[in-house]
Formats: sequence, C-alpha cells, structure tokens
Amino acid sequence: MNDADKKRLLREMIFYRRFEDRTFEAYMERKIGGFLHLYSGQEAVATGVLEMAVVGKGKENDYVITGYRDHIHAIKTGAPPREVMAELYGKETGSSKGRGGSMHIFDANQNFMGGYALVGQPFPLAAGLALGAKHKGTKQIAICFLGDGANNQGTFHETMNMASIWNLPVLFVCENNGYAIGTHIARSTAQPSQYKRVDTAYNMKSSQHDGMDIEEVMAAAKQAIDYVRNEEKPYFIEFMTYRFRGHSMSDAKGYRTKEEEAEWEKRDPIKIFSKKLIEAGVLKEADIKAMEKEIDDEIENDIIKFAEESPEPKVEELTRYVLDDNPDPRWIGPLQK
Ligand SMILES: Cc1ncc(C[n+]2csc(CCOP(=O)(O)OP(=O)(O)O)c2C)c(N)n1
Ligand SMILES: [Mg+2]
Repeated sequence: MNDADKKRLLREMIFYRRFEDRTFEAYMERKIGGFLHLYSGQEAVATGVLEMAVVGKGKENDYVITGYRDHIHAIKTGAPPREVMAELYGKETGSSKGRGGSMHIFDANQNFMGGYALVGQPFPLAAGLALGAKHKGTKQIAICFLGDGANNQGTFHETMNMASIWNLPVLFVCENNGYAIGTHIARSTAQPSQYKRVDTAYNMKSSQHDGMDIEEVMAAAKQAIDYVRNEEKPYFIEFMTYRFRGHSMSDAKGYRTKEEEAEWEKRDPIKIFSKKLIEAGVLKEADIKAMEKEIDDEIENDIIKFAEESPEPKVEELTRYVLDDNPDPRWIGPLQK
C-alpha cells in the first residue's frame, strides 16, 4: 500500500464513523425513524475486506450482501453516501426510494444486494448469487457479511453445507463482535470460535483474524478472496471485533461492563491506524484534525442537506416498489378483493 492509499483508507474509516455519529444525532432529532444499527468500532472489517474485492466498478463486479448493520458496507461497495442518508431519512431520493430505511439499503447498480432485517437471511441469498455467477462464468464472487449470532440460524448450516458441496465462490465474512443483541456469545454458542464450526463440519477453508487492524484485515481478506476466485470454492473468514455503541438505538448496554468497553476502545481501528500512520511519518496529528473538519463539512453541507431537502415519497405512492403493480393473476392474496 502506498502512502496515498493509506491516507485514503484512514479518511474513509473516519468518514464512516462520523457519518454514523451524525445519523445518531438525526435519530435523536426524530428525523430518522425505525431501527438504526450502527457500525462504530467495526469499520476496519468492511473497509478492509471490500478494499480487496472488485466492487463499485460495474455489472461484473463482486456481489456484496449483509444484514441490518449495513450502511457502511453499502457505501464502501459504491452506494452514494447521499442516497444512503436519504434512505435513512425515508426520502424518495434514497437508495431504496425511502421505502426500506436503515435495514434495507440496496443498490443494484453497484451489485450491493442488500441489507436484510432477518438474521441469517443473506446466507442462502449469497449462495444463490455465487451459483448464478458460476453458471455465467463471470469470475464474480459473492461476499456475505454476517454477525456471530446469525451463525446459530438454520440457514447458516444449510448454506455452509451446500456452498461447500457445490463449490460455490462465496466469501463468508463473520464479524464476531461477541454479542447478539444483549447475549454474550459464550451463553449462546457451544463453539465460540466461529471459524472452527465450518472447518470439520462442512469441510470449508476458514481462518480467524484481528478485525481492529485494517492492514491485518486486508492481508487476510486478499488471501481469502484470491482463494475463492481462483479455486471457485467458498471460504469462511472470521474477524474479532467489537461494536462501541449499543445493538440498536434503544440499548442501555447493561449486559456488559465499562471495563470491557474500555479495553476494546483501546483497540479502536481508527486510533490504531492513525497511530501507525503518524509513527511512520505519513501524517501528522494536525492533518488528521483537518481531515475530520473537512469530513464534517461534507457530511453537513452536502449529505445531510441533500437528505433534508429531498422530497418525501407521495402518500398515494407508498406501495410503489414495495408491492407488485401487476401481480400474477393466478395469485389470490389477502390484498386482492
Ligand atoms: C430471524 C430473526 N430472528 C431474530 C431476530 C432478532 N435479532 C435482531 S439482531 C439479532 C442478533 C444478531 O446478532 P449478530 O448476528 O451477532 O449481529 P450483530 O448485531 O452483533 O451485528 C437478533 C436475534 C431477527 N432480526 N431475525
Ligand atoms: Mg454479534
């Protein structure tokens, strides 16, 4: 990585943190409603993995799919931050036309295949995307991010088996932040090292890494992505990380100690990478301060402004893009009288 790339990646991570900090404020002002799951603390994972993939470069790029903690994955894949913010505001200009909200960011132009509210839902969808790519012979891979808690869903086990037996080009990225809402992994999962679950049980190549150090994430992700693309086989990569905020907005975090939080905050991915760049003479403290100011200005004067000034969907059009305007006449559902 050259110095320009290092600076860009640090800037991206700071941007993601502050973008979401600003959504927290907008939520408090009731400008954003519904659920809002923030990614603070885990930035090095999506940033580092997707940096090594082929994303945001057209139709033949890799597919990316994730759960409900999806804002940063969408932006790093190529979704315009303005449209992601507008989606959170429920505006017509949002990436899902304001009909989806925080958990349903979607950008087909970038092959960002969503944001899903149901835990475990993206696993089989990722396998399907990979199967499609394999049939088309495009060399695309599917990258599926999910949490440690999701790995106790039936869909996880069914998909791991099928992906392995069918040699599907999927990279499963487990973001192990130790919690599923308020339940610590030790209380829910017999084998807390997630990568071990697929190794013998599903005969899938897997490994575990530090998810707080972006350089380590990138090095591990590169090996895994090369394997998936060249061997046309699945790989399961686990990153150990931590979310600094609560699960969603209404979470007093009573299930974990201040000491534990303080320990992990020392491993803040932005602090770790900033320190490395300062020590290597790539940047000075003052450069980072200037970067933060520039980012805050961009978020406020461009992104928030765009979301606030965008129109709401028209009431009479609320079901547009949500319900099929031309339903199959053979289907007789509850909405048809
Ligand atoms: C099928 C289903 N069951 C339960 C829930 C409720 N739920 C939402 S998030 C969550 C925990 C998931 O934890 P994890 O996969 O570790 O992701 P993290 O929130 O830590 O990123 C649960 C149980 C849901 N959304 N979908
Ligand atoms: Mg978790």
